[in-house]
Amino acid sequence: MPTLKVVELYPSPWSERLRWVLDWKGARYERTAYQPIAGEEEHRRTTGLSTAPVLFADGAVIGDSNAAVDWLEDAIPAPPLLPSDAHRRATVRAWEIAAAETMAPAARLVAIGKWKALDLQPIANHFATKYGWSPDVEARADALLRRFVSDLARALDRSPYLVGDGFTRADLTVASMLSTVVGIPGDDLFELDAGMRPLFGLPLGDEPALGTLRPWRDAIYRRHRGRRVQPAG
Ligand SMILES: N[C@@H](CCC(=O)N[C@@H](CS)C(=O)NCC(=O)O)C(=O)O
Repeated sequence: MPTLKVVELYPSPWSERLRWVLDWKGARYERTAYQPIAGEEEHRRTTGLSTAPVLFADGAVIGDSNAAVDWLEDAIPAPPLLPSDAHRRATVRAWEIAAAETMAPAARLVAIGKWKALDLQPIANHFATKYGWSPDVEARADALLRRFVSDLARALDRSPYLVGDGFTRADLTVASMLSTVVGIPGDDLFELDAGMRPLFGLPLGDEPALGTLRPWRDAIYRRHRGRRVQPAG
């Protein structure tokens, strides 16, 4: 196995998704912190990417969380996180793309509006520029997000797993990305400075109709995270 290194933004759901896959596969890996704003230019020069996480194998850039989790599934097939059945596998990928490429970015746009209202600078303006925030963009993201999480909350009533009858990357990815809507898991599951916690989650996450989201996410963490999440030592 090559030497693996992750450049991470510790509390970010995309970094958490990649760490979870690495931990589930029993991989050993080094961790380095990505510094938003100050470290961005250097990060882009060395990785070709402007976001975290980035996975390196023997110094070579594997990619962002999407590329990295696929690379890990090929490099370390057992225990599997993707079903072998083609239809189920495509369904896992559809959930992943919906959560990582639409739900969480939409929730981030709504959060940026909240940070701007609170004047949490320089992070609010940095993220607003980088992710194309405007009041109209936020309103469209909010409407799409509400429709998606409402269906998700209802789907979770039926089964503890999103695809088939076992844990897959769909559960892992949706559970990671839900921190943008219902907040980071509690301190028993995910260590985080109390001051950082209000940056995650939206008032939407506390609406009664979405009441299944947090308990489902926490149960998936308890059953399948395998460890308490902690910053690099
Ligand atoms: N497609 C990427 C998305 C990752 C992403 O959006 N990362 C954000 C998390 S907020 C980031 O690094 N933001 C820091 C910044 O923009 O400076 C992936 O799957 O890894």
